[in-house]
Amino acid sequence: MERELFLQELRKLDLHGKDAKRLYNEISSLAMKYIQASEKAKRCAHYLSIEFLIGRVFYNNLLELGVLQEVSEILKEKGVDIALFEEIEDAALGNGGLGRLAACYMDSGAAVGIPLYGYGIRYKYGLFRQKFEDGFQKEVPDDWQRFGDPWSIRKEDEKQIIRFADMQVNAVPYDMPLIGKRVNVLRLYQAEGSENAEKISGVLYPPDDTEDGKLLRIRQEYFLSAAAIGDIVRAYEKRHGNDYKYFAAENSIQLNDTHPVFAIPELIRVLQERGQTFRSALKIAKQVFNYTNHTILPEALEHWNVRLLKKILPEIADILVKINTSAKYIHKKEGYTPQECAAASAYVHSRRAFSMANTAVFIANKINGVAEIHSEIIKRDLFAAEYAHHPEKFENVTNGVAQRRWLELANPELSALLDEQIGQEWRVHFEELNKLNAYTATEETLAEFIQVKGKKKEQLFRYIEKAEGVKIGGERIVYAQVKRLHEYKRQLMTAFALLRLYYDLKEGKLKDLTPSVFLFGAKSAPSYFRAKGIIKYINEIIKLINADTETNGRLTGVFVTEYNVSYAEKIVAAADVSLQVSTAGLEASGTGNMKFMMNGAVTLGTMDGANIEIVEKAGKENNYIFGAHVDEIENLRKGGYDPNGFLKEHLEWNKAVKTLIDGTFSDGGEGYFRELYNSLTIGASWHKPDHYFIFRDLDEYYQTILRVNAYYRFRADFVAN
Ligand code: 26Q
Repeated sequence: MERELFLQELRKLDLHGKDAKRLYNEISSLAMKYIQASEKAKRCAHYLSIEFLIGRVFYNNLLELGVLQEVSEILKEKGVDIALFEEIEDAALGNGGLGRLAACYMDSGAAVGIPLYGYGIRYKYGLFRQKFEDGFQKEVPDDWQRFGDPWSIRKEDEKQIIRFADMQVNAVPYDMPLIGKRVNVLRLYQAEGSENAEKISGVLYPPDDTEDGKLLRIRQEYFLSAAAIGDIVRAYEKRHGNDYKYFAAENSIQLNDTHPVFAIPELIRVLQERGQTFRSALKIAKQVFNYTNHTILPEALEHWNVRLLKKILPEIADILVKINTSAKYIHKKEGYTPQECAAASAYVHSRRAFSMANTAVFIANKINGVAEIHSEIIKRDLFAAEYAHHPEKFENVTNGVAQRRWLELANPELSALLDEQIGQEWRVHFEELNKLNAYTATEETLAEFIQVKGKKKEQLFRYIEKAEGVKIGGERIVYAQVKRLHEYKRQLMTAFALLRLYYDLKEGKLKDLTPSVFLFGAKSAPSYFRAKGIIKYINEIIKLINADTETNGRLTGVFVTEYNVSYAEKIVAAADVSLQVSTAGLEASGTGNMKFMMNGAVTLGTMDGANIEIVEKAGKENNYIFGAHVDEIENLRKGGYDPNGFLKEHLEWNKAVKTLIDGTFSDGGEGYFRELYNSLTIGASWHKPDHYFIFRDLDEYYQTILRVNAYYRFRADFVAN
């Protein structure tokens, strides 16, 4: 990029009387003039994902262009604070870890110079914006494009037609540059052509409790898959015409979970259309695709009903049937037992549906879990049959995060300290951080780190006061649990622990608690009743605690509204203690844990997901690990777990848990709290009571919170870790 030219033009820009939106668009467009995508390499990797949670791009792009500092100074001279652009909302085209991982991969590909191309959907509305009304989550549509979208270029001439049995849809690409050593492209497709067509790129995860809802989801997944395949094949044919023998050597396609798995039958369909046989098309597919699994929760494993598929995608349904036949044949030939054949089957008779995960596993060249423990679990349980016969297909690829966004951008103060200590290379080679080991002993460095932490906390507290109206005074230890709201992540367990802290404080049992603040941030899926109940319950607890003048100098709770990437940047930089408390075996990896860690927080968590690797690297003795390990959880699942016995034996916990039903808190008569209580004590749906083993870990959790709290008093020692 011609950096100087851009800066020169920026200096000439007249900012007078222009609001944030206008300036945002003008400055971004100016930068875009100087950004040019790198030439497409012959060998490319393609990342297909239903989510890309890119967050706010303005600061990140200027940072990657290497002009953030200068732009900030030029604006300042003109009387504009660059923080003005915090008004511009995040592009929340994703929901959580899976989508943010996709964004971090794209960022890193560009940063290290790998030709990596992202394919996704340009949703008109991103993940809903969250409001609280009387502590209840309310969803508001997220019209993120109302600020304009100056970082994307509509590529009219590269649009494609996507065909369903009952409709045709235009897929129009919008290209977003990913800036680094290379400039890669994130290509997001918008559906156009009719009102019904537009619905396909309307919202992320439309509700699928009706047949129409399911059909819309299938349309979305196929739309993304077909547009990406069309694009990849077209680019290939420009070089090689209809000779597909180099296709697999030059292209790899990463399936981010099963949502883009229709790309498999679609590639086969397209190759057949070009004259290839099913056999040769299948062979190519088997070399091209790789599949990442992100969850073992049964309810999140996609199955698509064959009748529905036949209705709108008959050819694709036929190809899936053929893939299944081929899988069956090969499995038999390779000596899979009948049980193994059934477990690995792409088609599940009892459901009259295709297992998208099994289809992906059969085709994929490589299959990966996202942390060591998770990769072991999928080999042992979910995909045991395939693993028994094809161990070479399985790999672990522990997740990572982009240190440029999560450290350099989120925490310039700490970045400056790092630069001073170990130089600047850590931006691309994160292992450079190992050099810090040599410094941990110097008191000066630690003192500087403590100072940075203090500053980040101050900034966060100021922001929270403005955004949430909660004042947090004085020196505080900051505990944070910020992530999607889900029962397995056990925000409810933190709620019980927080309530117990409050009761113990009130009763004078906690004489020397270091003043603490508990931060929660989470969105619940709109139709997830229990998750919504948990949000309301936490908000009720917080209301009680914050109103108590006797204790609120020592204990405060905040449930931040509208938790998103930008909020996360502020929170990870400020937190002291990262709460990662999922039931062992259920958090595939977690990535928030890494973001906190690189900003110098300790992990208070269970032996789950990437926590395990984090504490291995950072020292178990320096972190705060508690709770049942995965083998114990598995044994408890087999029998003998007695949550009601726990409540009988532990009256202090019984008191806390009973607040769900004893009238301490109100859920406005909506039945949320009673249902939560029942889920813990009786069980509900197909789940046993306390399905996520909160009562197994609760008391240990509480003791560990107190331990970290007590140890925090020895600040230098605490941070030396
Ligand atoms: C499935 C079926 C039907 C409808 C929706 C879904 C669905 C949607 C989204 C299933 C899963 C998701 C999102 C999953 C997700 O974010 N997983 C997280 O991925 C991270 C990146 O690998 C991991 O770090 C987290 O542990 C994992 O929870």
